[in-house]
Amino acid sequence: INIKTVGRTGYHFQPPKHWINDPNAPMYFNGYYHLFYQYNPKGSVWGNIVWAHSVSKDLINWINLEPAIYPSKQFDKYGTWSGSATVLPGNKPIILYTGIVDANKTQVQNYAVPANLSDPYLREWIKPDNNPLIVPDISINKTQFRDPTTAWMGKDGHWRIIMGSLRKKRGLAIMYRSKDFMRWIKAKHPLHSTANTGNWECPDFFPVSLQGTNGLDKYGEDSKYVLKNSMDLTRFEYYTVGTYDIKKDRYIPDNTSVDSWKGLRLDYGNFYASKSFYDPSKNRRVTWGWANESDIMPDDDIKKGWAGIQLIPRKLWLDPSGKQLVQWPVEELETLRKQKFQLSNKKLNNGEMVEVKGITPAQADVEVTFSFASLDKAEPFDPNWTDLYAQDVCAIKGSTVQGGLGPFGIATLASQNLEEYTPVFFRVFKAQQNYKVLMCSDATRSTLKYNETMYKPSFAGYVDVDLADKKLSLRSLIDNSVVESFGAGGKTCITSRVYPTLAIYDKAHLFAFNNGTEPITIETLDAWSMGNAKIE
Ligand code: DQQ
Repeated sequence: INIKTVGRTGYHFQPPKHWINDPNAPMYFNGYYHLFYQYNPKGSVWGNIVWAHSVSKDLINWINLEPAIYPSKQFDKYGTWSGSATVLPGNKPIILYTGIVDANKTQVQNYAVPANLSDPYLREWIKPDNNPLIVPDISINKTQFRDPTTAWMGKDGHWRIIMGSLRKKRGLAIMYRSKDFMRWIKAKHPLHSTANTGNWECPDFFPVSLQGTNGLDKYGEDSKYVLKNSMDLTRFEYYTVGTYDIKKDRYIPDNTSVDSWKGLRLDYGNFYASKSFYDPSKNRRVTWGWANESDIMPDDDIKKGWAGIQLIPRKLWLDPSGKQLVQWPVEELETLRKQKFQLSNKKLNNGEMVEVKGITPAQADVEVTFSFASLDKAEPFDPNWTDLYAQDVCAIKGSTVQGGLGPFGIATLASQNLEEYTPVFFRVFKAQQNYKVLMCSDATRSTLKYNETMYKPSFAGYVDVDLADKKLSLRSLIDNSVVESFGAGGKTCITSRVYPTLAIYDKAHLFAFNNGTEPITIETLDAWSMGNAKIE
């Protein structure tokens, strides 16, 4: 095994080497998508952060350019941290980002603009001398004051942005307003805040349409809103769905949304610092998340020479229930699909498996719909297994512990004799009033490497799905060291980073399985080999 190349992804974005984290300022401009991201040009651990820059016509194949923003001035000498782009009227992009100004990590907000608007790649960015635009006032915790969002315009014609912050243990989305994008005034109240949630990083605030899957760009009254925060304390992302009182400039989560780190997550696995943007070319909202390495043995990233990947951009929209978001890989990903395997109407009794053959299981896209004749065998649900403990339930009731209705699903990145595998599966429980569907992506058996000490979480979340048609669907994007899964059409998403030692390249296998007493039928299973994304 070549330690430098094993695990590198074929179609998930990675630069040739070194450390990456948060996606920054995603935007569509004159026919190109721009991806900026936090990058260490000197090594494979976090540090020396600059804004690396890549452009693409399709969100999948990329052209890497020179870093766009890097520490060079008084106002960002100690770091150029995360931020967002806004396309101003007249089709003029502007970036807001956090500058670190001293060794104590004092944070200010700066702007940068393209040097040459007629360069289709917008290669060069200028940081004018009237920076910084925003410095923390005395009421603000100046080392927890960062990650400005895309700006939106209110009815009064003034721009608004929010930034993540912390006061005592309360997470805050501090709001600023501006008439001209240059002079910013702090709003008296944050857009929203929640006690005991710790610092909010990379907030994202956007409208979602009440109907259909199109995205919205305008911040009006006749839509729902989503506030997403990356919580420093748990390293997960949480969101609520709510309303935006544009008169008071306050966001109010609906009573169906739990407003804390007990709430809904964009992804129940390794997915952080995500940022969305409105894509006018396809009328959709797209979000993008980063996955770090979970290979946490000391020095591993240094030996590999790389760390971190960007996940596949996801289209997102409001579920018809109005209670949650739905996410789905952007359709452009399908252009990388190659050889196909197909199976339908295949019954799996308790303990049975079927192998997916003739494709490359280490780098694949698989879509499967399972059905079952009855819900009677669903195991009883313990009311203590709240959303917060889904991961623990998955850890106890893994993919091999026999159940009633489930566990059934797929075993990804599996070695021939199942010494290694990462199962993604469902288990259905019967609660007092309803059924609870648990979805797991379990890394416990993913690798033989450092068996005892590695971080191998049993990521899990519940799927709020109507089982009336007695069907459950699953899509997984498998890419060497990542398994990115979408349950029930994208209602629950889970990403795992895994490091098989046997199940690599052409030694990897893919199976569908059932370990519950209720027989399961694979209605359809479509799996494709995935080609490599072109990264020039
Ligand atoms: N990463 C950036 C910060 C942000 C954090 C620094 C989130 O701006 O809060 O690299 O991962």
